[in-house]
Amino acid sequence: MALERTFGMIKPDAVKNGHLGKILALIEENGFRVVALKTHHISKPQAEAFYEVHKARPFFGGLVNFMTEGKAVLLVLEREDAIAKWRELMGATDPAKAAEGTIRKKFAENIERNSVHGSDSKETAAIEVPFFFSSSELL
Ligand code: 3AN
Repeated sequence: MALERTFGMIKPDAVKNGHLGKILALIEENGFRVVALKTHHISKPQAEAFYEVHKARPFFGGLVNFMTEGKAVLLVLEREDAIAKWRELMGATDPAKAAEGTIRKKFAENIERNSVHGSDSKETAAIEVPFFFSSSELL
């Protein structure tokens, strides 16, 4: 299988709670190469655009507030089957349903404040990587 890249994020809850180093260690232990990494305080318009697909959902306002409450860490991760493998390591959206050993099981506070994000398909990764990174950051 060919190398693949995905967009990942360590969300404001995990950064604020001091889990950054532990999550980055899990990423490396699971065979991902960190292609790009930066801290970023997401703006309200950015959060609204990033989660546009959830605009009509009742949790949209709360989600935008949460995503803009502090710094996040933005990542581009590479390995074989990176999109599916990163989703697997993240665990289910609701930490109460996440498998043992996953990041959300270990660190997420609840279904909204769930510590990490990952692109859910090749198509989404192709939108989300350039949403936050320029091509010169991806060499
Ligand atoms: P995932 O992040 O696992 O792909 P999505 O795309 O369904 O999940 O949801 C995007 C984000 O919206 C989640 N990471 C979470 O922060 C938030 N979210 C999803 N479902 C809910 C919910 N029922 N209540 C509150 N927040 C939610």
